[in-house]
This record gives sequence, structure tokens and C-alpha cells, in this order.
Amino acid sequence: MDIEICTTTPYTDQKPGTSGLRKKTKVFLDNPNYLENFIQSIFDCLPEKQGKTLVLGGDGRFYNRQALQTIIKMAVANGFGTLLIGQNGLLSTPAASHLIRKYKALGGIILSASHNPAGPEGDFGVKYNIQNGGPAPESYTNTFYQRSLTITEYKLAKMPDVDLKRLGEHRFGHTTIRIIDPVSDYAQLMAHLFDFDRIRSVLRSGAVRICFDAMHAVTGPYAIRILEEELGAGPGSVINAAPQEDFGGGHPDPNLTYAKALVEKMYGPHAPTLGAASDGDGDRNMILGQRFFVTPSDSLAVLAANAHRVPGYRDGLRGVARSMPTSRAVDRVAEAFGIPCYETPTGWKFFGNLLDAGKITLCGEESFGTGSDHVREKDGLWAVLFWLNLVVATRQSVATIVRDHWRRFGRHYYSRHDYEALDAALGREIMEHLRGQLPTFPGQSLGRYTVSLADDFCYTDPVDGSITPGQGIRILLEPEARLVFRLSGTGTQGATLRIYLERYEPDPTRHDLDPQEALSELIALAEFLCGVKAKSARPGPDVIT
Ligand code: VG1
Ligand code: CO
Repeated sequence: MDIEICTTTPYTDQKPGTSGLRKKTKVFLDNPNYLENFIQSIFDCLPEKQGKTLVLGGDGRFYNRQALQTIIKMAVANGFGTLLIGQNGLLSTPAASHLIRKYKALGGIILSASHNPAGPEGDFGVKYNIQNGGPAPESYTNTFYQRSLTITEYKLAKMPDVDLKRLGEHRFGHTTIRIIDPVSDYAQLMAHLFDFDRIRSVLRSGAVRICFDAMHAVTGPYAIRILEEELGAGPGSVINAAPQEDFGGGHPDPNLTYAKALVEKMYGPHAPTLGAASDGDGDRNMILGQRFFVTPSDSLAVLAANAHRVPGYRDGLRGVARSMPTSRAVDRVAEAFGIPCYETPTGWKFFGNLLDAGKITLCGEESFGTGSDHVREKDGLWAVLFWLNLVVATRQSVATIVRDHWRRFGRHYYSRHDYEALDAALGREIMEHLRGQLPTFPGQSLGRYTVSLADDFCYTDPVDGSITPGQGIRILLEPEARLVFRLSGTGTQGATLRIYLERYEPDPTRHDLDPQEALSELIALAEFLCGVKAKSARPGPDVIT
């Protein structure tokens, strides 16, 4: 095999954020060797790669297949033994995580910018996942970044493009390339966790109906195979099922704003029992009932409280974890069950150690991410199947399941307000200003609240002792409420300020308020403390979830 050593010059902006390297597609297209530099930096930091297996795939967005051809040639030149590649270049993030674990790969490269829009004007991204199937922790991404600052050459095998459309095996030099069905291993795993027989018979009887919106992204083929073909959900149960390079011009973000087609169905006449959507790369989920939205924080708590009803979790949970800004609804379930509950920084990589050490079974984030120890990523379709299994097992509506949960544990009113694409300096200034005030907060009265704790969240990993500081300002209030401020690590333009608002309501007669109304006092308080509206001259947040 002929290998070309190509010279290159480093870039200084390849520091991976919360979810890999995410940039405007243009950055990849307009800067020579931008992709090559990053990939070679990763490979250079993996000394044990010779003869090892690497999993490759992406969410099908614009530039996915082209980038894959380059990465294949680089992986061959760098001495990997086997490349496992999803047919048509597709692999959902959770499916890639599963393949890495199942086939004991050294790692995997997933091409995605998740829920960000795609296309020449949209975003592209590269994530590296390690041996346990999870996102590379900072110990890795820091070395990748350091390497990217000094890189001078990359390796490319002289070989033709690989036909990604056909299943099969190719051999180039010492590397075997296998184009595999992206769905079948994942579908097998799901069948092992959930009661497929029972779900099938109830779906076939028509007593329960589901609508799943794949948003023209990667979960289409997964949902068609599992929900329609294996579980017998009626044809048309999966909408927007064909993956497209531009996600049909949409924004593959499963929330009430962007999953329009689904929301119309679920709030219209003849709504199915369960509505769900996933994002670009298939790791997020949104759950809806008839005219009912389940917040991701509540979803995690409900799944934890009902896990014993599902075959894969029949023996109970070892523990649970949530990211710091996620509502504390799941904490109450953990307390009632007498199991530990861990609080981690934002981003799935922090759950990996806890899962590997067997400390937790379920974990989740407020940003529509839920998962378990079955893989090392959040998993959209898994969460949907979990809910479907619950609805089938309890024969209750989604709304009833959630309302019962609130009656038992109390309700955590919760919302996130995003100010997107702020001037980067303003974003930093707002955070600095809050940080500077921290020592003055404790004991201070703010309206009807008193501050009980205020800090910049610093995480000490209970497994390896590593310390991650600066993970967001949290202000805990009495009676039980909380404000959290942090800057996004996945935005590709300026700074995005996220404000997380939470208030606990134990009184069941007050569980039917509109969340924005229930949180109005906290919303005003957040503005009083950070002044984002005044400083940015904006009327309000760009996105409210
Ligand atoms: C966002 C979410 C975070 C999530 C991350 C990756 O990060 O808030 O919870 O882990 O996206 O999700 P940030 O830093 O922008 O708040 V995904 O679906 O892009 O893999
Ligand atoms: Co995603």
C-alpha cells in the first residue's frame, strides 16, 4: 500500500468542546487540511492503534460521505487493522457507541454536529469516542488539541474511494474495511432491553399508537426497522424518515419549536398515545403525550422511578446521575429508593466513569438527553422505547404517568432560556460579573427567596479523582429553587448564554401552572442578577425550552 506523507500547517482553533470539534461547515471546506489536521492529531495521540479496530460513521449531513472517504484513507495509512463503517456512511451516535463496545474497537469517529442545522451554511462536526464507547474525556481531547497546534504532516493511503453503498468487505494493505448494516446490532440490543413481544401485541391491537419524528436525520432507518418492521407500529408511524444531507432544510433539534409536524399531530385531534422525536445524530429525545410535553428532567425521573417495569432494568438501579443544570427531580427518586445520585458537569463524557465503575444505571441531561449503562452515549430511540414499554406495561397515558409521578414526588417546574450568538466578549463579561458577586450571595434575600449556596460548579470525579472547575454558576435558594448560568460549549457563533430556572412545588393543587408563569419570579431574578437583556438590548431569550 502506497502511503503519501502530506505536509500541512497547524490551526489554533481545534479545541474540542462539549461534544467534539464543531464548526461552521465552511471552516472545514475553506481551510486546506482542516479535517486532515484534526484527524491526524487524534491518530498521533493513539500510539496503540496498529492493527486495531476503528468504528466510522455519521449522521448523514452534508460533507459526511466526503469527509469519511478522507478519514478512511488516513486510517488505512495510519495502520488500523479493521474499519467498521455504517452503510451509506450512517451511524447514529448511540449505535456507534454500541459497535465500539461490542466489537472491542479502540474507538470510533462520529461525524455530526448533532442538532445543529447542516449544509454549506450550516455546521459540521467530528467526535472521537474511546474504547468504552463514550466521548473522549478531557485527558484525551486536551492532548488532541495540543497536537493540533504543532502538527506538520498527515498520512494518506493512495487508494480509490470505497463504495459506501454496498454491504461487504474490502482489503487495502493491512486494513480490512467492512461496510456494515448500521441498524442490526443496535436493534438486537434494544430487543434485549425491552419487552418487544408485549409491545408488538399491544401496537398490533391498535390500543397504543406511536408517532416518531426522525426529522430527516439519522434515526429514520433505525426507527423504521425497529418501530414499524419489528414492533408492528402501523406504516407512517415514523415521519420524516429519510435522512437528508440538509435534514430537509430543517433544524434537527427535537423540541416544541422545531419538531413541528410531530407537535401538530400530538396537539391535534386523533393524536397517538406517544409522540417522540430525535436529533441529527440520534442521541437526543423528546417525549410527548396527547397534548402533553414531558420535560427531559421529568423524563429521567419518571424512567428512574419506573425502571423495574422494563426487562432490562428489572433488578433495579445501582444509582443515577444528572448534569448539574438538569432539574433535581431525579434526586428525589434516588432518595426515595435509597440509591446514590451524582451531579456532573454538562456533557456525556462525565457519565462514562460512573457507568464504567458500575456506580450508576441511568443518567440524563436537561437538554433532551437520557441514557443508561447499555452504551456510553445518550440514546434517543432507547428513551422512546423505554417510554413505549412503560405505556404498554401500565396501560396509562403519558400524562397520567407524569401526573402520578408529581403527586408522589412533587413537581419541579423547570425551564431553560437561551440567549444565542451574543457577542463573545459580552458572554464572558456576564459570567465574570456573576462570578465576582458570588461571595456576596449566601444569606442574601432576593424577593421571597434566600440564597443558601452560590458557587462556580467544580466537579471532582468520584472514580479517578480528576477535578473539572468552572462548570457554571449555580445559585441555590430557599424555599427550594435554583438558578444556573453557563456558556454553551457547542455553539459555533459568538457566545450562547444558558439560564436554567427551577422551582420545587410539593403542593398537588399547584401542579397545573404554566411553567413560565410558575417561574416568573425566578426569571425576573435571573435578569436582575445577570442583566443579559439590558446588556444585549434583546427583548428576551431566543429559545425557551
Ligand atoms: C449542549 C447541551 C449539553 C449536551 C451537548 C451535546 O451543550 O446543553 O447538555 O451534552 O449539547 O449534545 P452546550 O455546551 O451547548 O450547553 V449533542 O446532542 O450535541 O451530542
Ligand atoms: Co446529538
